[in-house]
Amino acid sequence: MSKPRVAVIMGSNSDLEIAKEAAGSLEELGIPFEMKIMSAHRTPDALAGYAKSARSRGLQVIIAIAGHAAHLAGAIAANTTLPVLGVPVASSDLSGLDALLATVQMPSGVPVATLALGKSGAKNAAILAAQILALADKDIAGRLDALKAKMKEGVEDANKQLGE
Ligand code: RP5
Repeated sequence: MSKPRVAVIMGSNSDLEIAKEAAGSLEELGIPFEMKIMSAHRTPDALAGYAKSARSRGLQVIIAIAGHAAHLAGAIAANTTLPVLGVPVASSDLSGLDALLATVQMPSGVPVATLALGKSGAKNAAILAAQILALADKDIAGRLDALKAKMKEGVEDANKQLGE
């Protein structure tokens, strides 16, 4: 089993369906990852310890998926210099606007690269993580090229079906 290069962290097990979207894309791209539930509010000490030791354990990118007052990505970014990709989740009565703003509006000096809400954001976080790793990994770059070609073929096939 290869050592995880990407972490998929979710704030609660209620975020699992969204996290599975990131996990599926990482699997497709052949990127070893680990998935964990940790909370900025419910397990703050464990989360800080995890983020502080992430680089020395071989992780290269952290994906943080959370809803409500989503401080997960920011709390991780406060404790590591690894790239942190935030995915807000629409799990509250505010339909995710709260999570989106809490994730994207980081103060100067502590960036979180914020993706779209929900499943599309989680999938894109996985692809963006792969693109970051592909800067120094030709195999992953090749798999990303193949993914782009597959998406292009999908649109071409859909157009052919429209013409039939
Ligand atoms: C956040 O609060 C989690 O990321 C989740 O999206 C939301 C609700 O959590 P639960 O109350 O369902 O555990 O921390």
